Order: sequence, then C-alpha cells, then structure tokens
Amino acid sequence: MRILILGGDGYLGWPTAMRFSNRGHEVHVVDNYLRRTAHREAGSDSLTPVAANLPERVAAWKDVTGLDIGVTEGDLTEWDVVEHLFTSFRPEAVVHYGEIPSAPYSMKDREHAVFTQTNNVVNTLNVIYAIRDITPDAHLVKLGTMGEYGTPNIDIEEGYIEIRHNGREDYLPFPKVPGSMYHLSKVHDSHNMHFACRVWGMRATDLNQGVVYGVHTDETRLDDRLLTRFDYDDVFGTALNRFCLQAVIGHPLTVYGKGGQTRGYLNIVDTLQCVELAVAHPAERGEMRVFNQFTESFSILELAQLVQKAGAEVGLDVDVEPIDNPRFEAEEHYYNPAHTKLLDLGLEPHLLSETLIESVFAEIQRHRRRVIADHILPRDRWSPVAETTTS
Ligand code: NAD
Ligand code: USQ
Repeated sequence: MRILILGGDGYLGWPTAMRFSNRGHEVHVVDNYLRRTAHREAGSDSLTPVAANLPERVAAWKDVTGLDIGVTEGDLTEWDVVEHLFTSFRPEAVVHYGEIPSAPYSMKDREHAVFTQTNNVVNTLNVIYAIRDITPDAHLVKLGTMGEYGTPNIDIEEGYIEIRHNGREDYLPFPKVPGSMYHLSKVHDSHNMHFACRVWGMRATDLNQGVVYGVHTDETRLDDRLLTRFDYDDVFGTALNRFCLQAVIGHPLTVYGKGGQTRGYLNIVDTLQCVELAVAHPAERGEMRVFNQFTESFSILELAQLVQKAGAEVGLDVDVEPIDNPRFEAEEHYYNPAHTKLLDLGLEPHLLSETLIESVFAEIQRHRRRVIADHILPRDRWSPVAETTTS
C-alpha cells in the first residue's frame, strides 16, 4: 500500500514510517521540523540523539535494511506542498501525526495558542481537501487525543453517544470538553473530518490517543541512527517519560497538585500496532470512525508510585513531591472511557510493567550526559485566575 506519514520526523511518526516500510509498504514521510525548531528556540532537546534531518534518517534506514522511504521537507499548512504531495505520491492511506502535540506549548500565551490552532486546523483542512480533490478513496488515519473529551462525570464512549431527548433519539458525536488550546485544536479537526465524511464521502479514522510512553520499537533498536526522539522537558515531555528521567537523575517526581488526574496511557509499540490495525481495516466511504486508543488508565499519583517502586528494584531512591499544579484541570474526577474497538480489531496490549520501566531507566542512563536539568520544572501557569488565587 502507498502510505503517507505526515509528521514523519516526530516521536511517533518516524517509528511508524519504519514499521510500515519494514512490512513492505511504499512509505513517504513529510515534516517541516517544527518540533525541532520549538526545542531549539526553548533551549531544550531530545534526550536521545536523533539524526540531523529526514534525509539522514532515511539514508540510515536504507543502509540498515536496504529499504527506501521517500521524503518531503515541507509545511502542511502550505497548499502547494500538500497538493504536490498528493498528486505525485497518490496515497492510499494517510497517517496524520503532523501537528503541534503540546498542551503546555499552546497555553503559554496568545501567540502560541493562535499558532497551535492555525497550524493544526489549517494543515488538516489542506489534507481533507487534498483527499477530496486528488485521492478521494484514500483513508485518513488521524491522530486525535483522549483529551478531546475532557473529564466528564459520565462514561466516555468511543466517539459517539446515543442520546434520548424530549422523547426523540439520535446517535451523535460525544460531547467534548477539552482542557487546553491544543486539545481544542484536535476537537476542531474532528469536526472538520466528520463534516468531510458526511458531505464528501471521505473515509476517516480518528484515533483518540492517550498519553504515550516508551523509547524503543523493534525498528529503533536496529541501529542508534534510527532512534526516535525522547522528551522530558516541561513543555513537550509527557508524564511517564518525564517521571522515568526524573527518577534516573535523582529529581523528585513532579506530580502536579493532588495527583488524582487520571488519563489513558499506552506503550509506543502499541501506538504502532493501533495505527497498523486502522490502516489494515479501513473505514468505509463516508464513515468517520473514532477509536479510543489507550490500553490502561492511571492517576498521575499511581504512575509516580509505580516509577518509585521500579526505581527501588534497581537501587534508585525516588522521591515523589507534589508541586502546585501549573495547569487548570480537575485533580480528582470520574474517568471511565470505553476502549474496545481496537481490541476487537486484534490489538494485543503491551501493558506497563516494572520490567518495562526498568528498561526505560536503562536507556535514559545511556544518554544521561545529554540531560538539560533546568527544563524539568514547569514554568508557565495556565490560568491568570489560578495565579491570583494562589499568590
Ligand atoms: P511530534 O511533535 O514528535 O510529531 C509531530 C511532527 O509533526 C513533528 O515532527 C513536527 O515537526 C511535525 N509537524 C507539525 N506541524 C507540521 C506542519 N505544519 N507541517 C509539517 N510537519 C509538521 O509529536 P508526537 O508525540 O509524535 O505526536 C504525534 C501526533 O500524535 C500528534 O498529532 C499528537 O497530537 C498526537 N498524540 C501524541 C501523544 C503522545 O503522547 N505523544 C498522545 C496522543 C496524541
Ligand atoms: N502531569 C503531572 N506532572 C508532570 C507532567 C504531567 O502531574 O510532570 C499531569 C498533567 O497535569 C496531566 C497528566 O499528567 O494531568 C498528563 O499530562 P501529560 O503532559 O503527560 O499529557 P498531556 O498534556 O495531556 O498531553 C499528552 C501529549 C498530547 C496528547 C495527550 C493525550 O503531549 O499530544 O494529546 O497526552 S491525553 O492526555 O489523553 O489527552
């Protein structure tokens, strides 16, 4: 199959590209290095040393496996780039990771919020129109987020809910109450995709993914030149990856507030599995499927305690020291999202274990000299109101 990977230079995009290439697909990756630029500007960096650019990455892949991956270094918000891409490559599946993924980045100030929403919404609109006008049968597999739903006080369904209201019934998109300008950008994307499926018969799968953790996939292990990025800073690092790094360098684990914030989590190898399953079982024309993509839920305090326990096993003395929550979010809440659709398609979860955490510790140790410790504590508060009431 011809598979286009948007955001193919990212944490998840690069391993996904290698996986599909390894499986014999024709793969083309696209990226404008926005993520690398944001780190450069902030003074942070991936813990793992990643190859300098996509041409170097695909050259290393070719060297190790003999397989080719095509590259476009370009911005998906530019229609010319997208139009050329679709006209020349004619994808059968489009895996869309190519957005700004960070809630804290989007909440810094007006500029970052506008940039996040413009980048994410405009580039997805370009992709939708390219599918409509150039490759109408292509299947869009788009990375959304569990955070689109927020933390409502009812069970979360997979995308849609049956509603009875004043004696009538309908099956409608599940209500969305997201917690950041970034998460909102994903809600806007979902609405635009739903519209394109209803009105133009696009086929799409919206993968509402939880928080991803882990360093390695089968392909990144083949050669150090194939490593994917691993971030632990306050803006782009995600919870478990941050905690593992903090444990290794002796930094107290940064649980925000009461620590009851509960989220769905999954191993990076399961991200690849889920995306492969979605691509192998395409949505019908006109169908907008929504899969909740995570394998298990933890509160942030539970996660910290798991890391602490795994640390003790390998002789690390790990402290958990809750700090003032820089975000505006519920710290104690109900959380029970459905996540059966990917299991029904054959997902075999790799659940979080002490052994896995210990293997992440070991990989962090290997790159420890690259740690930039002054990018661990959060620097931006999300709510001027919260700032006033806590100061
Ligand atoms: P990432 O930042 O590492 O990857 C995204 C890539 O897209 C980056 O390399 C970036 O340069 C590129 N990009 C952004 N805007 C672009 C544009 N306009 N044109 C071309 N390229 C562009 O992030 P990630 O962690 O790999 O996440 C990938 C996707 O999965 C994102 O959409 C994110 O929202 C979603 N997601 C991630 C997680 C997670 O825990 N990592 C969880 C749920 C959902
Ligand atoms: N948290 C801490 N301490 C930390 C970091 C985070 O307590 O040091 C808490 C946060 O306050 C939040 C939870 O842990 O309650 C998750 O935070 P996170 O930074 O790991 O994840 P989040 O900001 O939600 O974003 C990440 C990815 C994003 C993806 C999302 C999936 O960056 O791309 O969409 O996870 S989800 O959370 O399901 O929406």
